Amino acid sequence: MMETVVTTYCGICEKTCGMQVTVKDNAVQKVEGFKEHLRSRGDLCVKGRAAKDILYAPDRLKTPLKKVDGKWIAVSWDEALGIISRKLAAVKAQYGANSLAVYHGQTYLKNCVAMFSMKRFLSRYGTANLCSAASECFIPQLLSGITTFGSLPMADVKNSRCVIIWGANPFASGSLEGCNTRSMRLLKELKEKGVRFIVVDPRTPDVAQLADIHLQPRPGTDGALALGMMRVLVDENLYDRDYVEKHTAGFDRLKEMLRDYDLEKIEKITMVPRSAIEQAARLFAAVKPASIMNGNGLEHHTNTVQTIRALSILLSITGNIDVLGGNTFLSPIFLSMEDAEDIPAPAGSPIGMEEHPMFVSMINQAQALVVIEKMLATDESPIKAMIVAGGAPIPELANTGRVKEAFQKLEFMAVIDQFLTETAEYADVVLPAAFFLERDEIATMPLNLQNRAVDGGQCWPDWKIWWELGKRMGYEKHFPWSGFAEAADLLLQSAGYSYEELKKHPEGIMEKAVPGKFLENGFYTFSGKIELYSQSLASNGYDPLPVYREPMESIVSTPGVAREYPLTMTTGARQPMYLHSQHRNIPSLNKLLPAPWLEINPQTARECGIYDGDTAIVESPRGSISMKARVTEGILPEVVHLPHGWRHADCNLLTDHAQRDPISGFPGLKSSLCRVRKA
Ligand SMILES: Nc1nc2c(c(=O)[nH]1)N[C@H]1C(S)=C(S)[C@@H](COP(=O)(O)OP(=O)(O)OC[C@H]3O[C@@H](n4cnc5c(=O)[nH]c(N)nc54)[C@H](O)[C@@H]3O)O[C@H]1N2
Ligand SMILES: Nc1nc2c(c(=O)[nH]1)N[C@H]1C(S)=C(S)[C@@H](COP(=O)(O)OP(=O)(O)OC[C@H]3O[C@@H](n4cnc5c(=O)[nH]c(N)nc54)[C@H](O)[C@@H]3O)O[C@H]1N2
Ligand code: SF4
Ligand SMILES: [Mo]
Repeated sequence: MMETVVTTYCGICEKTCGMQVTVKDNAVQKVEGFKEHLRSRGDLCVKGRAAKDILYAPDRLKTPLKKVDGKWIAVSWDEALGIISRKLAAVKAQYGANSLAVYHGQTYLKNCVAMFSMKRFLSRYGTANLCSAASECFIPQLLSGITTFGSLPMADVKNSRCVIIWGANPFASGSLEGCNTRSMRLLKELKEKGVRFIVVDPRTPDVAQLADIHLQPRPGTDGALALGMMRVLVDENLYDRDYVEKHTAGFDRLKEMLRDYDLEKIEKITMVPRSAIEQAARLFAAVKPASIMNGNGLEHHTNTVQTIRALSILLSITGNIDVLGGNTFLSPIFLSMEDAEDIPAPAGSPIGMEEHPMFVSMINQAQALVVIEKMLATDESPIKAMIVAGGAPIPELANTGRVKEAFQKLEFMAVIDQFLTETAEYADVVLPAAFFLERDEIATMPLNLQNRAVDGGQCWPDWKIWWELGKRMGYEKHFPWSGFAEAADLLLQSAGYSYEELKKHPEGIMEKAVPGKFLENGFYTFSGKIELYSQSLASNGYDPLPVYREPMESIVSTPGVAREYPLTMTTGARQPMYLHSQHRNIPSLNKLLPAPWLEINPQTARECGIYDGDTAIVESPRGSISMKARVTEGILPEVVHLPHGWRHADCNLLTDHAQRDPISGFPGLKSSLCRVRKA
């Protein structure tokens, strides 16, 4: 047969980079970046370029499996769906629909037709307890945005003259128009054009090579650092008085609060020298427009929402919100996931509504860490059955030792994945999902069609799995579609598009955002202004101003724990060749980083008797793991870093699920305590 070229987008991570796939005889020959793609313009990261290796990995799941006496046995789809549907029906009859919980991973979110189908299945079943990696990813940004601006601003880096990269490393994680390769190139071009960079990171990530100023705060104290910078701006009259008067509410109260944060105190909290804070604040005020690109380094703390709010306020009082080159508001294309009219809303609220109501109501999902906590709290777990779809709660959720205990209490678990993961080992049934090259899908940033390149055989697209399971449960009426195009049309209709029209735009469709609309028409807040003093936080019983609170476990807040565990532990800095827990099994990627390492400062290493390359044991009040040490000046002496996603050195055995940010429920994955010794 002739070779054909299929244009699609890479579905490995959420960046959805455009891809062209050469196919012959139903086999992928090669993959390349698609140059016309609106966002990625032909770039692919090392994982995307390895897509063929992942597709043909010998350990891909190829059939459904059921567990019999602890061993996996291949079964037909018919049998597997039969087991699951009978079990789910029984659980619902005995304990009620809310006793089924579903966890999905971060990338799953971009699979719009799968998400739509899964949500429809869950509504029809009647459970409110959908949870996901969103319990540890991104939502603090959204909560901060909504409570301050009524919307979510993002750094308009390409038009900035000064950029703070704050707790992010786009050289590894990507995000500026796609993958890390593209982000790196764009940022280096900006540097050459004279754009000024400030990097805020307790480590020295690759992106720090751009930095005019590199501030290294103690993990989890970024909120205090931002307050220190604001204090300089106010004391030295460097803020944008005109903008503040016109567009913000609560400046006087903010100013009043800042009196409590003199730079001596800030230096003590953050460990950043006063002179460096002043220098950074003056640069940020002087060079406009300026933006802040922030990331996970701010999200994984028990004070995350207020920290990100402090950064938002720093942008606001310098007049950098909703202006070209500042932080601006996108106009994303939304696909309505509205349910069929004849499906009633589930009874009761998702788990976590009492503990973290703003998180739960904002995304209408349960907080996964509260789900785990409730499952363990009493003999009678509220959750009896679980489906994990495209996610890895082990090893991604905090305190994986406890997550494993919780999973052992389940009466039934099904996992939908491409590989037999650590999570899947707790399952009774495992279903093989199609890889992105084997399915059609839709993503929205840009609005784009994923086109099947090859036939997946027994590996089904996630949406098909939910449809077929739905039909098995007797929900045929709510899964009436003859094929992908019909369901896609239903979903696209809400945004005014169709499957056929999307076919004509392999480069994707994006609506151009024009900054300035909110400044002109007002913000979606109570006051219509940028709320430095947030009325929605106040009405929910939280600090309306971004008061600094220590991480719940730290050398300051828990001195007793710190006596035994004196080091601050940050985890999970991204590596380009891996997506979270994935790809360790792909030789072409694994050879780029075959083993994890602990990053430790030479001074600390000396005190622990550790030399570069030694095996170190890292312990926290939750557990203990070991890995080789890399001794580096790049990290603060009081801090160590552990990578995440490694099965035999799982850093989440050390993190805590019970200490959480009050607003978002996020755990301190990047600011808890540990100690290190030589093995
Ligand atoms: N290759 C690859 N790319 C990915 C992912 C992946 O797993 N692999 N994951 C994707 C996902 S889901 C996400 S959420 C994004 C994350 O994307 P980013 O937020 O850019 O994540 P990182 O590259 O880990 O950069 C986080 C930085 O924060 C620093 N940091 C740690 N603790 C602190 C702190 O307390 N304060 C400050 N200021 N900095 C701190 C770390 O040292 C690190 O350099 O990456 C996405 N892209
Ligand atoms: N300590 C620590 N923990 C962390 C983090 C950290 O920085 N430090 N980061 C957190 C963050 S930001 C995130 S986003 C989470 C990530 O958490 P998850 O998104 O749950 O993590 P992954 O390890 O990527 O697991 C995804 C699983 O889905 C499977 N999969 C991939 N594509 C598909 C598909 O199309 N269909 C199906 N059915 N399966 C698929 C993969 O094989 C893999 O097993 O981890 C969090 N955990
Ligand atoms: S960043 Fe890499 S893995 Fe993610 S979509 Fe782009 S090419 Fe694929
Ligand atoms: Mo994430």
